[in-house]
Amino acid sequence: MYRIMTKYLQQVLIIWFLIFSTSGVFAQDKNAGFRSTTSKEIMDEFMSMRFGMFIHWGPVTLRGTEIGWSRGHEVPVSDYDNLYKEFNPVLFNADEWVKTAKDAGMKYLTITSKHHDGFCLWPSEHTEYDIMASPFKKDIVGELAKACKKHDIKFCMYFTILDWHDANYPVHNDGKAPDPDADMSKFIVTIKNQLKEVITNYDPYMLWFDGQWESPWTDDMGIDLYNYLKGLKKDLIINNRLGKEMTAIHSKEVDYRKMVGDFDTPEQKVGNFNLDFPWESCITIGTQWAWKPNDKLKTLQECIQTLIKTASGNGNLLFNVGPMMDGRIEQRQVDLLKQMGDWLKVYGESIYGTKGGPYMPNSIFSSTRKDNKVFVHLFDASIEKLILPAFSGVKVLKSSLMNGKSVQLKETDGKYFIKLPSQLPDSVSNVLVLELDKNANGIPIIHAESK
Ligand code: H79
Repeated sequence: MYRIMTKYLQQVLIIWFLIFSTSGVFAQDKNAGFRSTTSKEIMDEFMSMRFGMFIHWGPVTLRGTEIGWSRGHEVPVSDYDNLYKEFNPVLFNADEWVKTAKDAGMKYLTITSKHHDGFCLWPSEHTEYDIMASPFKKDIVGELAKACKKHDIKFCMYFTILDWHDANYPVHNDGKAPDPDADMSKFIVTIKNQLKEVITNYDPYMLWFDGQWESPWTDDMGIDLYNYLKGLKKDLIINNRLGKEMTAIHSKEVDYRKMVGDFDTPEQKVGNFNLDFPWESCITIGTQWAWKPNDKLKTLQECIQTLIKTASGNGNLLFNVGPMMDGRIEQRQVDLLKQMGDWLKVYGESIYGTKGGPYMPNSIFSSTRKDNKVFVHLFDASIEKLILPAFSGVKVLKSSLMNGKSVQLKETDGKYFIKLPSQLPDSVSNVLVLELDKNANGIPIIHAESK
């Protein structure tokens, strides 16, 4: 009897242990799914920065085709895989890149340390396919990390899961079924070693994963890797591309409880308004992630209004440039970014550290808010009259354009009637400031018609 009881107790203990050890910190509530363990304070700091630089770079710039999908298409595999032997960007200057980001008003920088081709821009002890195998032989990632520190820019690293080079990763970008000779567990050991190496050597503020959508990778592997990385650096911020659930290029509604990571990553589009879950849109300055000769760039207005629309939805913008094969960022891109920075010098208060809303963005205006101010962003400089739904229980003490000129505002029947100058002062994008008698964060979301 005693033996049976002990056995029974043992079983209960084992079951109890299995339930609680596998659910770990993530499943306080079983239906809540994965839980990010990054503190709200850290995420608030990240989201307050609003604007960062994405850099896509690697040997593929020698061909000027896309880094993510030209191998085996525009560029034959045998050519693509030998490009690293010619990669010698002698004009690379980390300080200049970081200064370009700083002058643009960007607060953080994310470099493609390893893209899908598997080529590592830092000297890695865990692969031969890295910058030391190129004629350049300089630690690009290390130099950028150093320059970022020097210029007070947060240093972040992109690292894709899928890998066209490592034989242990089962999908080889050849359209064939997963390779039975590959070994996913060995591959995971390699990427864990590499990630430990970069966290130790470069201390990134944030890691930006990608390429997790292929079949060999699972959400459980993502959760395991998230835990592993947070074990190495508690405050590390990690994007949501460690798990399958993400907005990316889709328009579908995402289930935040299923996400693995700290923030969502809409790709090539402004994310949906969301005050609850952090997100960052990644968008290219031209049409390609990696450098493309004579690429069509966005206009200055498109660049700035993309940033405004992102902040108005309560998200960050990771704005991408692709430096050239010689190591420089194209001058016209540097100039465009500098003009964004010039606009931000005047209007930065309406972007950095703000929250989205209370007006939901539409095609004519959007809004951001901070303390007792609401910033109404006007997309068209020729707009003369603006009618906005009034905030209930809140008084507007002052209304003015951000260049200082006051603007007439009358409140009637729950609406603000605002008379603007016949030509707004800024040729790119204007900001109307409403100063309130209360903190603007308490105002509920308002769906305003675009008229
Ligand atoms: O690094 C840049 C691109 O090179 C990389 N992501 C950005 C940040 C990228 N690689 N591939 N793609 C983007 C295209 C991916 C398309 C996807 Fe899907 C849509 C992946 C998941 C949703 C295709 C369709 C694969 C699964 C469904």
